[in-house]
Amino acid sequence: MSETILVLGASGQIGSELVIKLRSIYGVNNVIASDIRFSEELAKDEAPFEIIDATNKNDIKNVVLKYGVTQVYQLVAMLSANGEKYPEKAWELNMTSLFNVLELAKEKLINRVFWPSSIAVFGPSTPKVQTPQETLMNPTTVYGISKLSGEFWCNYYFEKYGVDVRSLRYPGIISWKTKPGGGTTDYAVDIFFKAIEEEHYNCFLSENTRLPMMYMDDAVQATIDLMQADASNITIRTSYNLSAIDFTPEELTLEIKKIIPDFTIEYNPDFRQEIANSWPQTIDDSKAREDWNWSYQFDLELMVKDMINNLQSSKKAESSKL
Ligand code: AKB
Repeated sequence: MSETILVLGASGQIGSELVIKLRSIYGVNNVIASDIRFSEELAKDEAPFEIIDATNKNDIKNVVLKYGVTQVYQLVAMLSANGEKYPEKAWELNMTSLFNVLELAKEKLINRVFWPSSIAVFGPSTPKVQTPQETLMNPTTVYGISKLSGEFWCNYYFEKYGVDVRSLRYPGIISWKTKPGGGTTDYAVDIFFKAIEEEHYNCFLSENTRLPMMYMDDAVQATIDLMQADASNITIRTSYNLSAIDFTPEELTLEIKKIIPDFTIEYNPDFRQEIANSWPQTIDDSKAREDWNWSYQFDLELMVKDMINNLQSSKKAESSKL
């Protein structure tokens, strides 16, 4: 069946790559990118791009009606570290943008919704190793609270109104095209940019902080696989645990040094250390594997090679333009 897809928050880290992949599957004109910030890249060659404030339901509704949108990927959110700086704003943004889309689905204007949750739904009392799908959850960040509440709202809209909403608990996501902003796992992206530019990184987490992570290609694939899965296979309507790799800053450094031997790192943990300490180290994603055949492609070594290759090539391309 042909779909017309709207991606809210398309200029962000996940959105910018998800839109490109979705356009390769569904056709450029069937995937409308939108964000509060314009993206030249996503609007290139007259590809559809709309400025939308996702906290304004009418903004979203007008675009849904204009294009006959059937599915919405709602990626707008303030992440964990920024959420601690602006708690009220984070709550307002994260919840209102979700409700607006759930309501449009309840009104039958769209028939499927994707909404990302996060490992931030877990907290200090959650088992840290192979964290189960169903377990004790006591998030300590505004972001985590908004994601856990959002998960239950998704389930509520599914149970009460039959809204086909699907969700993943993303781990930290690593990519080279668009940087993340305001998260606790951002170090695992920043480290690569600094390794290429300065061969040195000042890390805001301690050397032995283990966190679950995933390469962007895998995250995009998981998202699309979940959205394309037959509804009868989706047994979880809160959000699926999703897992790929896990490492500490020290382990990541050793892997980077295999390619950039002069790379050095220093550790100066800040307020984000406490957030990281409250999160799991590894995740049990067996439900995602069982229900819609999830598996990842990029292990640590492959991910590091691909990141460095791509960043080195784009640096060369930039300097040849000068
Ligand atoms: C963050 O660090 O806040 C995000 C996340 C794990 O959801 N990357």
